[in-house]
Amino acid sequence: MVVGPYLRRRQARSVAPRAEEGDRSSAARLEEAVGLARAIDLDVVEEGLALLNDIRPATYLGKGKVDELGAIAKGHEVEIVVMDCALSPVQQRNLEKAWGAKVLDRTGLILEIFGRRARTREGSLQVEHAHLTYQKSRLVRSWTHLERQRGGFGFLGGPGESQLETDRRLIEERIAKIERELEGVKKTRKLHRDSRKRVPYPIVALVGYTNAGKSTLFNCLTRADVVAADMLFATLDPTLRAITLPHGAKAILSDTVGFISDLPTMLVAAFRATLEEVIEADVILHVRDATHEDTGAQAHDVEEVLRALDIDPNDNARLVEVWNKIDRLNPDARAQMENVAERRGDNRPVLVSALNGEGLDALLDTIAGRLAQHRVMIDLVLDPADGAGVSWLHRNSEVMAKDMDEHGKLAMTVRVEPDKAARVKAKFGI
Ligand SMILES: Nc1nc2c(ncn2[C@@H]2O[C@H](COP(=O)(O)OP(=O)(O)O)[C@@H](O)[C@H]2O)c(=O)[nH]1
Ligand SMILES: [Mg+2]
Repeated sequence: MVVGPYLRRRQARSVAPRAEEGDRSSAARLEEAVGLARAIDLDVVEEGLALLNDIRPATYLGKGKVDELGAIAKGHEVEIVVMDCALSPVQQRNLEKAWGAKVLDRTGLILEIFGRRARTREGSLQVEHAHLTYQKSRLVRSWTHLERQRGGFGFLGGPGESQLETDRRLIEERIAKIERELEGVKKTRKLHRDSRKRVPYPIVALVGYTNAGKSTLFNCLTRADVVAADMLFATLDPTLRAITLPHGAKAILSDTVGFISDLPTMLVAAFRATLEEVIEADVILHVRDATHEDTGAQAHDVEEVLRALDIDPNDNARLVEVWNKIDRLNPDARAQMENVAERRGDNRPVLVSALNGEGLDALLDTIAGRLAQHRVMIDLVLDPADGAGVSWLHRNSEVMAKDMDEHGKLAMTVRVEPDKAARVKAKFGI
């Protein structure tokens, strides 16, 4: 069985069943599913909730709904239908046949997102591991009496029992191999982190729920810098980009996979592995849709995940809450929110609109402030003819001030990471 990305940029229709229990409304759940579909570049042409009385073993949905959606799918020439639920292989196949479109269930969709976002070797391995575990569970589940009744026409295009056994064994072998590799990768992880630290810029990571506005904020903050963006990062990965902060310091902004409600258990490890940058980040921006009815519950979930990554959500030096979408508030609601924000003191969130750019200057100032907390200021006097020295400082430090003094010398004030201070001092003999 080939495991890998199996989607291309296509049209999709997203369908969510009525949400089961929990504190999230069906509409919010549908919105999340649409956000997830967009995260893999699907162009969502239709979305809707399918109300269910009971789940049909063969097609999940009832006949009327299957026909109705089939007509819509044909009308829009839809290529992919996302079902925000767990489908059995039989249900998936029957729906694909009925609709003439590929059907992706929730786990499949999330796996696709993680597959695209995994940046590290460990991340890719974890995603592949999750994918194989998913496949394996489907092989087991497809071998039901239902399959047999249908003449053994199974998930793999008609395998007999021995074929299923072979596939199962192959998958198990591959899983075992990945587990061994993962052990090795984990051991060298620390080494990687150490070399990563040599990237000359601090890392600022965006975290938050799906649809909170991370990607919009990411684009907004990096747009002005597209040309200036460090080419290495610009080409390496579309979710890592350099930004310039006030005073000219550079940082790398990292967009992440959003937090997902009811993450299937088998995906938890893969999800964590896609969050490597967050663990390493110097500053973490927790982006919240401040206008969302579930904003409190969402923030709570995000904090839980951060804790699971050994990040203290109350570490104000490192974490900044960004309350997004304030453009949607009326003046009263906004004033009230500003009040609440003000009262949080040190832990004050920054209110922004990633859509219209409001508050972004304040956000950049806050980021620069957090990054500067542990940095050292150094005053230097240079010969104005020392062009190489001046450009070295521009490359290796933040130049806070540069003036000609009364003796015709160049007085510079620079700010550096503590571990670089000695190097700067040695180089300029102070
Ligand atoms: N009104 C408003 N909508 C926003 C804002 N930021 C993002 N959005 C919308 O929220 C949706 C999700 O945004 P996205 O950046 O994809 O969220 P992500 O899942 O966190 O990356 C999109 O439809 C955005 O246009 C904002 O500041 N105001
Ligand atoms: Mg996004």
